[in-house]
Amino acid sequence: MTMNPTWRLRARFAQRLSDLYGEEVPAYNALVKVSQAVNEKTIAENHVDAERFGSISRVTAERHGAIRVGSAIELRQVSRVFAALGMYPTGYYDLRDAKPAPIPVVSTAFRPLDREQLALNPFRVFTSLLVTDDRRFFDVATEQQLNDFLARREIFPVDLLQYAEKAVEQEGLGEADATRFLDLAAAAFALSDDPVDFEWYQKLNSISSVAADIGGVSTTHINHLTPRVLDIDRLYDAMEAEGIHMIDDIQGPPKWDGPDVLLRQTSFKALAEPRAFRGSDGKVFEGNLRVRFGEVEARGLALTPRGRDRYDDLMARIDREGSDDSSTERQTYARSVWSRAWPATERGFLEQNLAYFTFRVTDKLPDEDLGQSNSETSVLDLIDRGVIAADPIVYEDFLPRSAAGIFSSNLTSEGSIDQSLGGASRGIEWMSQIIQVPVNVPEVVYGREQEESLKAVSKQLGLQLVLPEIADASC
Ligand code: OOG
Ligand code: NI
Repeated sequence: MTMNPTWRLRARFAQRLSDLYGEEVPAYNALVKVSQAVNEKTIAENHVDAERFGSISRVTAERHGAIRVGSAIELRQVSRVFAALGMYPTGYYDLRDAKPAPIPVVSTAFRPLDREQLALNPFRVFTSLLVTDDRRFFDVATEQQLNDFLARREIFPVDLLQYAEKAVEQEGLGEADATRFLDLAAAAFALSDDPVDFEWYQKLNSISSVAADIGGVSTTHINHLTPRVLDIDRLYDAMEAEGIHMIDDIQGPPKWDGPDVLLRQTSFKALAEPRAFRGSDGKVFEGNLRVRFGEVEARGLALTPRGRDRYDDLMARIDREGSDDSSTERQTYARSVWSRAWPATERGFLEQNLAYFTFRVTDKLPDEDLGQSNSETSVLDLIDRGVIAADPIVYEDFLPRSAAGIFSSNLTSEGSIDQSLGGASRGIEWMSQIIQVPVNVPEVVYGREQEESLKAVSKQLGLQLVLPEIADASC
């Protein structure tokens, strides 16, 4: 019996979704085609540096998807499906106070954690849970109606969950089981043709389009599938040239000449797709809904908490002080603030403890003593002498501000919320309890990887290597 190890199930699942999405959302195929052309061009022009944040083979296969669920039980169930694919909850994002528009969800992303697993296939899924008891969005009666509606549906069938448990236990599935499991899993993520209750959908839509998309229909669905590009500015222009209109901005850090950090994303709006509705008289009629859109992303350095604080401060400042009238003015302002705030090189990011790196011994033989095994040796010093090389750790997670921007660009109604009412309390611990496994903190994952690599290199060279010390006052 051929065994499909966990990573192969993940790769096959990502491919299934990509095929499904491409069939149903043709603009996605255009996005993938343009992304690949951009990646090839970028590598041809600048082949050493272009692959610094990911090999072309990984980046070509790389996708993230997004789904939205309605209840704690649904979140727990989908987390078992993801566990079967070697994807674990990482990062906690609360979008309820987000700008430009509050969204009634809290989210995490399911993704592989280890470097080797990410290299085999980096598929991840941004997963949002509706907060039905947040009074700013839903009054008591609506909450009750929502909870009743959600309790009646079953979006992850029992046999799917059984295959998932088997896959977790065996760390993979034999071919017959794998096929069945992937069929069921892909079906659970596909858009359903069940008629949508028109009145109920409209009621929720007037509060929040996202609430309607989650609690107004009988299933969940992948709402976008995002390829990765090596040069997102070039992609943006190429898509416009293909006649596919992108949203005004690239979300996240501005374009600049220094190292890319975190995540930059842009999207095209959801297209109207025909959908069956059921009216209050029970009759089915055809209408349309805009629920599936396209997005693309570029990834850069994973920032340390110190780097992340700086990023958050800068973005808040750009939001506050950048132009509201013109996207070009806002971008120019962002770029000038940005360039003054960061070092221009990766070395600078390492020196100031702003980003995470792994280390390796080069083949350059040292011409003199490296240091004493019983005293500390600066890793930076050995990098400067060419004995050690530092490779950036790429950011594998998401950004709440950008996520909110992506959500908002696809809202079909303004929505209504009452800020004077209390929000329901949520947090990473709460989410860990719901999922029944701890939600990983991205910085802990990156920090561990950096530390392990420093230890390995220290051992190899017989030295005690240390990272640059940062005095707190210089923050
Ligand atoms: C998720 C939006 C967030 C991203 O890449 O930041 C996201 C959604 O629309 O459900 O996917
Ligand atoms: Ni996305």
